[in-house]
Amino acid sequence: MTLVPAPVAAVPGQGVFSLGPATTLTADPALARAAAWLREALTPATGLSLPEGPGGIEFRQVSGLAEEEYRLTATPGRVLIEAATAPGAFYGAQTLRQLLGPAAFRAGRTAEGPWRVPAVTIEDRPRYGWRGCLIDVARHFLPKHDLLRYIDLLAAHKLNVLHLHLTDDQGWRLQIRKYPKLTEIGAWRHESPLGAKKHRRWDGRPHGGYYTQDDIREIVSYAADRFVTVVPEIDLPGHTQAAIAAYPELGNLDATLPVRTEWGVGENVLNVADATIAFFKDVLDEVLELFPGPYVCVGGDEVPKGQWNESVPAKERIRELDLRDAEELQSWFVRRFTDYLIARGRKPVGWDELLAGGLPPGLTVAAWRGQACAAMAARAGHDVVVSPFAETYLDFRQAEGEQEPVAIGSVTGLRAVHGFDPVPAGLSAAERERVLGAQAALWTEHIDSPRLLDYMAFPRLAAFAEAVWNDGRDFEDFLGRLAVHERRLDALGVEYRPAGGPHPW
Ligand code: TNX
Repeated sequence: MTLVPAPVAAVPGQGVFSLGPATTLTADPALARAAAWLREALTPATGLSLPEGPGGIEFRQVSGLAEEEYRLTATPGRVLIEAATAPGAFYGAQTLRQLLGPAAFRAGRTAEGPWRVPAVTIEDRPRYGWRGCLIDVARHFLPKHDLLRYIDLLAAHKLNVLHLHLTDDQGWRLQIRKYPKLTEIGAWRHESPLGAKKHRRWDGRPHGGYYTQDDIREIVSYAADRFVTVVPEIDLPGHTQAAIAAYPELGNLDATLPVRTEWGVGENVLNVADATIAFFKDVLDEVLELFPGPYVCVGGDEVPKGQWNESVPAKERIRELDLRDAEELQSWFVRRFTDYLIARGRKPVGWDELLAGGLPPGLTVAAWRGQACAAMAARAGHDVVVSPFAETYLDFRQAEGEQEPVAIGSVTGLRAVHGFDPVPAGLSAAERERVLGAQAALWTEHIDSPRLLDYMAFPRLAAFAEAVWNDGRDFEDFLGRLAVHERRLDALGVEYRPAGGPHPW
């Protein structure tokens, strides 16, 4: 078996099932979306229309399987995919496409068939419910078309959360009807005074783009059809220079700021005025209309404290609320929004820096600074999504070497990603339950094109998918399957980093 991620169990049978013009497809009503996806995915490559009817590929709803679990039984006579829910059936459909071979991944016909599935019984289910990937569309905008393609790629690897980092110092990428300047001004950065060229510490080149609200509705519904939940992030109160550039009254200075052109943590931060809190509640109102999923991330990472330490209103807040310091002020500020989300039936997510000034109640913690932070959050009784930078940040280089593209951080090789264990050491059974899963991160300071995104994401995202889907820790076995998986990625047109080293850029 060459499946990626590897299934929990696969027992080969005798013979093959062949798909041809007469092969039918049918599904129990609850599983119809998975069957519709399969038909849509296979027809362009195979030319087969897979007419409705029993006796060919069948999706059957059964009880007794877990939420995302499926059982696939291929015999010479038929392919049966059993699941309790549509997501389970969808993962069965994804597995079936992998069994058909790399040509099944193409968007047009290159082969006449026959399209064969080896007889097999597969039992499969994920280890974690949160199998995510963060894409930073703020530092470099990812056009809608390319984001939709990534949703397909996530789903092909049985990942189910897209954490969309929509706002940062260097760009605001979401249309907000009430505050049009967020995108009119905040979505565009101009040439840097340091020069219009790509550099390790800044991007001097003009850059911009944003999603309209219709774009977002389209993205969210495309993702939902593939059982991917989009978690929007509006990063507060740091990483907000683009918003302050659009509405200077949100900041602490009298000056008008540009959208930031340098990378790294800037000194600008939102002020703590009631009007600023009201502004971002308005923003969240529109976010909630657009993103129906349970989770909304309000950031809380890397908040610079200098301006607050100097600002009279911030010092007044600290005194009036009887807070210890600016760390507690940060947690107080973020809590204005986490409480707001909880009151509207949503689940707030925030970065682990919020540990310093106290985690807002009900916060799901996105732990990026290492498993010790994740463990602290779990021990404090919070749900945690782990994303330790050393193992899951795919913006880090894949290898040493002059030819690797400029990147953030150190080296995170394929083996490290594959061997990553989402559960921090030393947790009790109850604390382990708090670990919802993990997410990889594609921060894009240096990832300025979809081609480079492919290069940084793959094959590491396939290794990550395996780490979060199953317990398999056999890297050599993964490498063997990866050789076949790369043919699938080739068929999809994914420009992954080849095992032998970088492409000659
Ligand atoms: C830290 S992880 C950040 C991002 C950067 C990233 C680069 C986190 C919450 N903040 O703003 O893009 O490092 O790897």
